[in-house]
Amino acid sequence: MAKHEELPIPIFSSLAPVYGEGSQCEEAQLRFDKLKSKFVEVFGQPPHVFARSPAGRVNLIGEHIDYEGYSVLPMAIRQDTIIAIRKHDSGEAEKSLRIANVNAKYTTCTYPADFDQEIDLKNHRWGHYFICAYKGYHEYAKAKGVDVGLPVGLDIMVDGTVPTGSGLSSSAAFVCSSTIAIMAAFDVNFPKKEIAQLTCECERHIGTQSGGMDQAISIMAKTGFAELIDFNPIRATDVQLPDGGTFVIAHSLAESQKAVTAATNYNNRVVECRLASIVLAIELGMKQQEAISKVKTLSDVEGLCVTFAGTRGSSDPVLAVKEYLHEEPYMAEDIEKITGEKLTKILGDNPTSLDVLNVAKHFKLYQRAAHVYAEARRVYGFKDTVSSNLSDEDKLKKLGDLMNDSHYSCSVLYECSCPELEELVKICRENGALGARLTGAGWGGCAVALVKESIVPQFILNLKENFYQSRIDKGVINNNELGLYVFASKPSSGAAIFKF
Ligand code: NG1
Ligand code: MG
Repeated sequence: MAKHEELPIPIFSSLAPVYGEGSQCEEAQLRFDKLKSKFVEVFGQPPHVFARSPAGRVNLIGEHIDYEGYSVLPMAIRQDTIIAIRKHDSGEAEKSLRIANVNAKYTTCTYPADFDQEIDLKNHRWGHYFICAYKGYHEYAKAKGVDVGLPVGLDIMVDGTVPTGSGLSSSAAFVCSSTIAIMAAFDVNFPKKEIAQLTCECERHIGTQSGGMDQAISIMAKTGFAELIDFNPIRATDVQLPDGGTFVIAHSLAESQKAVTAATNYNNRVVECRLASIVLAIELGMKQQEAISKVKTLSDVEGLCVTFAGTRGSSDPVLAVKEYLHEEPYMAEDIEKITGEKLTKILGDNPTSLDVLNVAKHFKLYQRAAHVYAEARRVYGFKDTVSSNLSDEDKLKKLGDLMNDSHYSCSVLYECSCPELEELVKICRENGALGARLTGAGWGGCAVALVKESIVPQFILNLKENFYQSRIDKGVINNNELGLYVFASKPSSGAAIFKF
């Protein structure tokens, strides 16, 4: 049997394979019907095909390590994005991409079908994410030798649910569903692992040096399983979570504006890790120029760390970090002395890295590397716990502990938490969560808590009382929207195409 990641995106002629037979399927049918009639209302013709992908994921453990080449362990959430699309005939006069949304908050965006300039990042529009996918698809198809033909118009209507800036990766999910919709419109399909890779590269058009976890889970998720995602090459392994536990996802109501804060937050950490890996490689004995040209990520130097630590009877690269990096933040000059090269030269291949250098005061190489290596091990600890012989009860307790350790590390070493997330995580633990942590990039967005299934309704009520009520009183959110911001989710399925 072909491996999961080698298969193309499934194409279905009914909703049941994705939504089951029950009330969930009936609800989905209503959404598809509404999407179709709205499409006809706006564009005057019905769509040809629909694409869906989970509207986000929750990363259970393994934060800020995907871009360092380490495996992560997310699951898809049940909310999804559906996109209806129609490809114009080549004879039709209209040659633009018209991107509409069933939610009136998002006004229709129009781009030329032969759009080939860089995306205008200074003027952010929601349609830019579709354009990322459009550009990414064309680049990839051309490279594969697929005939993409002359530019033709596309009509697109989007129906999605996850709040933006939530750390549930609404952006990547939207890029994935857009890519699949475009592929479906052009009647092209690729193996899932290739789509995961190409959609990851897509997001770079919007200025984030994304690691690839979100795209991989969006494409490869399976109902009932979390997935261990490995990179280089991308691979997904099913992880069946123990019975009796549920993941509750809760929004801190601090919106993480990743596109706007990239240079000081997300991309800054990517740069710090890159510099940490080069410095570590040199300290471990690699030649300066070799380290600069060959070492890109902390996983690239793990082998060297192991050799070193092995002589001391351990293979833990955290020990090498302790021995060879110092806790005081490094100044640019310090790193230039070690590497014998200007930072602008080392990082010159990437304009967003240069943006980071322009605003960074110093670089916390020790803390970032210590987080990445320890977090990478926690992911395997999580996976090993799940497949161990422990009772479900003991498994859940151990998973909770690992989640708590992960949060501490994100907060103290990686410094990607914020006061609202700290408050929320604390409240989760005080109300019986076995473990709770920030999920996704951080600096706002969501927390995920592991909760015994039997207490979930009470747990959510307690969060409402202790965290959300004061915010409802202040008008930050409405009482009737609460279900969007705090909910339990079982692992859901990945991307699919529907042709009815
Ligand atoms: P979110 O939470 O969507 O901003 C980001 C990255 C992931 C991963 C996490 C941190 C994108 C699209 N996603 O997720 O690849 O690095 O942060 O673990 O950039
Ligand atoms: Mg995102």
